[in-house]
Amino acid sequence: MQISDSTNHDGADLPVGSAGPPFRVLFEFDVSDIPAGKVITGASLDLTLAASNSSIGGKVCRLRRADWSETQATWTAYKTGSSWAAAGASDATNDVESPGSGNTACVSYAAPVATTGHAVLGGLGPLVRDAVDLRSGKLRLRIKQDTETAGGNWWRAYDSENTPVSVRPKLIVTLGP
Ligand SMILES: [Ca+2]
Repeated sequence: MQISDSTNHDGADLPVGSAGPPFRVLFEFDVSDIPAGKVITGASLDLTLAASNSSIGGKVCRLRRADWSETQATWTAYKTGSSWAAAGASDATNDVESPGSGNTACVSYAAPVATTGHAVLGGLGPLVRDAVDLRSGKLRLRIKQDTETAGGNWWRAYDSENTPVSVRPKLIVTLGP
């Protein structure tokens, strides 16, 4: 789902970038059917784009709020009555994993995310590993463009409520023997 202002936008498309307000996207995937200790050789998030107008890359980071609500979260609150420590799921201690060198809980993607069709955000294996080992099999992510500026620098993907099913976001995990 996207967060961008004081309204919950579950079910709307997933824009990332721009500003005034910026658009960020939150995901939660259940990966609990991956057995503990199973080798994870890779993972990627496959998005189908409705539009792509960004020349700026961004990051996929672990969302820290285990009790966030897809049907209640907004730019200012992770669920009704509970504000993010910093709006936009921004606080690096309470809301989101801090980006930084060597921090496998944040993964960069390069610009453009794609020009059309599918955008595949790769390198998510360590985040899936973390979800299986430490988060009860829940992979929670926040996608944020590195620089959020007014104007055309944004892209937009289809959400998990869109039809047909084939355009919905897919998490692809490859497992070892
Ligand atoms: Ca949704």
